[in-house]
Amino acid sequence: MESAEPETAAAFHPSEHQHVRYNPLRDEWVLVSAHRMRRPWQGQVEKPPEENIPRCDPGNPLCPGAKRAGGEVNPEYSGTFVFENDFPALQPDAPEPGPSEHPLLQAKSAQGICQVMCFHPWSDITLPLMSTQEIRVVIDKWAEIMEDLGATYPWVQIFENKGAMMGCSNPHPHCQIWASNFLPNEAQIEDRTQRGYLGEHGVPMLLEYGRLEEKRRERVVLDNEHWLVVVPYWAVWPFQTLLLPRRHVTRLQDLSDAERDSLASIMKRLLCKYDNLFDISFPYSMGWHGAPTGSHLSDDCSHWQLHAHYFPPLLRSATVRKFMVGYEMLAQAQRDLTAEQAAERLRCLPEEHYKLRDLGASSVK
Ligand code: H2U
Ligand code: ZN
Repeated sequence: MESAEPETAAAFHPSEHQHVRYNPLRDEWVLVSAHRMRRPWQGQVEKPPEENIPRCDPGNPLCPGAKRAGGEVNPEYSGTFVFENDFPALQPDAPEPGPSEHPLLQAKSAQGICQVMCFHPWSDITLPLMSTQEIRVVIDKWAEIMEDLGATYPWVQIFENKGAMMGCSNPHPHCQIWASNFLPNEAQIEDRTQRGYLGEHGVPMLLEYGRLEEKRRERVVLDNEHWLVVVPYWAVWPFQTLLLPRRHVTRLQDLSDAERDSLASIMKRLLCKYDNLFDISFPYSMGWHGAPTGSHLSDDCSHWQLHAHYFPPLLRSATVRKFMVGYEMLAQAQRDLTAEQAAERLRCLPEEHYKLRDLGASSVK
């Protein structure tokens, strides 16, 4: 990168001076404008009033016993409940487009399946308020779905949109699963970059990265025996985190019993911290990335390391969100708060959920 030589070279401090950081997983750069953190705040915006969500609402199509848009009635489920999305973005039997007539007008077949997974029968609960045993049930179901749909589909994307700010259309705790007959863009990018890193350095990129962060600790938010949560060095969203297993694991379904238990524990701790940041149910989009499946199950996928991304949109209060617009759309992503500052803020937050603290109750284990 070209830069004009400053007249007097001042010492560089990453928390004070602007710089660009490399994201090796997406092979792209992010502009970190650390000096902007010193500008005066425009005043804290009040947090919105807590939403009053009924625990059971027969009119909510995700509730036990409720009727869905397609006319089907949900069972009186007690743990998790998975159903085929009534408005699927991918269907298994879509006809294939004909051959492309011009390289600038290319289309390929897109087939797949979309499911919705309810985490819990109650609408007024979220993952951080569920017990670790209940979260473990969600993890087991995720692994089972990965295994089932992954038997045929090359990519199975599990993702959770939480909060209206992230486009979530229903307050009932749930995630979605979209399985496709193609590798989506993000999967293709991460496959290429991780393959390249292993070829060049002889170690899986994210295994090495986790070990590096474990040693340096400045971006670590949480860790336990099997997992590590960091604000990645190259984070774009203010409080973005990366959840990594300590062992080399390529797919969610390969996690051991002990790893699943400690995943439930670290997810609960992370999500309580997130909610405690602004004392609200913290919005985010999260999802799992692991080695491709389907016909790739027989390939060497050792360059992959399983991980989950958490992308929360909020910046400095319950209502002030970061928009990826202007420079981000036309040039490249930019952030003000450094990854180290964000990690420090998250690290300092209590792990007892604010709703329990307000009730004076002790933490639910
Ligand atoms: P989101 O809130 O993340 O959009 O997920 C809710 C999903 O539930 C959404 O994809 C599906 C929507 O299509 N849904 C049904 O499949 N049936 C219904 O009766 C309502 C909602
Ligand atoms: Zn990823």
